[in-house]
Amino acid sequence: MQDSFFSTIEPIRYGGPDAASVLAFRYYDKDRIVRGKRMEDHLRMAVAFWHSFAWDGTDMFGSGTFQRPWQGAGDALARAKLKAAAAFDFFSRLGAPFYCFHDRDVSPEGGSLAETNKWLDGMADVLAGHMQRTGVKLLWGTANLFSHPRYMAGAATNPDPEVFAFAAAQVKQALEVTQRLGGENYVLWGGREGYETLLNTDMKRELDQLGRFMNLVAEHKHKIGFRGPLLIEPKPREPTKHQYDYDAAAVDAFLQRYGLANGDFRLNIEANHATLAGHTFEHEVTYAIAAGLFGSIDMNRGDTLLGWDTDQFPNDLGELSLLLARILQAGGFSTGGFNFDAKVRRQSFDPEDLFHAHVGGMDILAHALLVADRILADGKLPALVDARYAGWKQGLGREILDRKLSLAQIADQVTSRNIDPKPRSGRQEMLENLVTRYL
Ligand code: XUL
Ligand code: CO
Repeated sequence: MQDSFFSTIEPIRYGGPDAASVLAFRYYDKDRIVRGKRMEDHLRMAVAFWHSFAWDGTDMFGSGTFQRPWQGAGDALARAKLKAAAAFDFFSRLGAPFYCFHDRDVSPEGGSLAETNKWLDGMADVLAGHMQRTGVKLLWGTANLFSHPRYMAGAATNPDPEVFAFAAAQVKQALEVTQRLGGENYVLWGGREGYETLLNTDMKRELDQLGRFMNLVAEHKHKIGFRGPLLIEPKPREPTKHQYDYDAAAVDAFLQRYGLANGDFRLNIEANHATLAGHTFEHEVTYAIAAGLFGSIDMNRGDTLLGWDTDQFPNDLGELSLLLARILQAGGFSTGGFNFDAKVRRQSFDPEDLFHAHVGGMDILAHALLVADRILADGKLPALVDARYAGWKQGLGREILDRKLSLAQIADQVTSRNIDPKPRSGRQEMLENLVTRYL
């Protein structure tokens, strides 16, 4: 085995906005204190194993284009070990504090579940060794319940209870391995939990199955003492036509219906999933915060002209600055972070492109953090929103919210006090101008 697949890449350093090298951070200065906290601790950025180390560039129109020398030689387990070594070499040269994985990204499927689990246990030891050596931590683990043909009609929502059972066994193992590796969260994305056609689908039954599945996972989390939250990742469609975890609001309702709204579950919001659901990314994060369900973020972006989950690296400073301001206002991440669930384009086949992509992604988030700090330090934007709702803090508004008035009493007040509300401008353009000035 060669020493490094990335030997031509020096560890990425902070070089300031005018850095000469294209592979330097211009804004991400991990120890810089922003609002009393190190940048690294604010952003908690993670590399995703699957897009960057497992995917070879295959898409539905063509085969793999990527040079991924770690996928080449030996049997499946030898390749898994080589891939892990390459990934940790990448994480540490990049300076990413966290990574994330699916069980099948890091360890192959064996001839039986027992063999598969034994291999995953062995690979967990390999990962633990790399984590100890490099200091890179696990933001979250998850189980791949969508690639194998057994899951073509869903995992928990499958018409066949044996598939449900297989998925349950797989999640049990993935959750335990995540715990063993000190993972700070466990993610459940409903890979194929949805339907292709209602002609063959009993929706009520499938939702009940999914509710049962999530209850079982929560029970096991408590049984083994896994401390992190379970994060459900909403997505409206793709690969299925409709997925039950459509968006943050749909998952919120699901958690309430199935007795799961008790703090065990939060949301992992993904930018491109938000736009597939017809929302902005900011909307989904804002909803999650408002519902007390904000957990973590899968950072990427879609393409307005391509209607699918393109999972591109983020690059919109304006959007991300407002997002960071919202997250900071809500107190920041606790166990969550920014995971780059993002992939390089098929023409970016060179391993070096993985660095360009992640350096850019980390830098745009750091830059956005600095802009968000300016937004909050100046305070005009939050103050304007606050002022807009001032009427609810005392007098009539307060009494309504405090349940002091019935509908009839409110109506009486309108007539007796001659209430005649005057329109007030929403000042949208003024606010848009204000935001531009912080960039
Ligand atoms: C798929 C997706 C997944 C989840 C983890 O769109 O985002 O990679 O993040 O299963
Ligand atoms: Co994701």
